[in-house]
Amino acid sequence: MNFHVLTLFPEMIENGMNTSITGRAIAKGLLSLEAINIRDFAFNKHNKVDDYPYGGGAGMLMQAEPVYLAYESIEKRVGRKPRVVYLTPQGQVFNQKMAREMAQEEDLVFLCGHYEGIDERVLEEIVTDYVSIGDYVLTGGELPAMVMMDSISRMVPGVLNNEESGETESFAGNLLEHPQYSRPEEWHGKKVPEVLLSGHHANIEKWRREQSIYRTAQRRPDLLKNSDLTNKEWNYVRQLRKQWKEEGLENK
Ligand code: 6GU
Repeated sequence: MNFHVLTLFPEMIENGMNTSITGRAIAKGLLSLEAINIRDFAFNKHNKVDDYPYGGGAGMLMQAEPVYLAYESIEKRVGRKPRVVYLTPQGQVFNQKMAREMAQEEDLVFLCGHYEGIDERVLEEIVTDYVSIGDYVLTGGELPAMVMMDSISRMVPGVLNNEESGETESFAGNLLEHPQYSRPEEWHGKKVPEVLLSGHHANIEKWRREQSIYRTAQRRPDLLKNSDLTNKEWNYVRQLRKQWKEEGLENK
């Protein structure tokens, strides 16, 4: 996977990505990363890349030409038109399915906007995907680009080791992770659930599955409709809901 990031803050991207698991994957050559400074493609004396919006209004816009020239420098090198993701709160909200799908690409370009945005005309010419990371406003596209690259990287073969890749399976079934415990056996008077100390692997798996379903039903019930529950497990969810409803009434 080759990541190309068009940005006014290349050091922010490099510092973020060369850390932890993505940093290890870059060092191993499983991923490559280039952060291209759009300012290097400014066509005026003062390296200016922004200007006032026609029609007036608050703030400045990134101009079309430097963004286009920076993009073209990538297109020329990769020898074809790569997928270009523009990070914007107006985009489709990013999810695990999109991460899995984008991980199949050879090259991915991320275009990070700043100020009040980018001249619409260059977006029309180069952008293939408009993506948001959630319904809140950020100051620029760099953090969203890093969020996307992090989750896409995890889907690239070899990036996670055997121990790390177990985590991937659980979200695939649209269920949240079960709780986890490490030493000591008792902390602040709280004991580790007995079953986890039993060494009985079938019982442990059964307990973890039940905990995953319980958590998902309680914290993210919206995920359950796309999960892979058996009829028996759906009955468990119905029983939990009934119980929570009754407890809710009792508390009133
Ligand atoms: Cl992708 N960009 C910006 N600027 N703000 C956001 C976002 C993206 N996703 C959520 N908020």
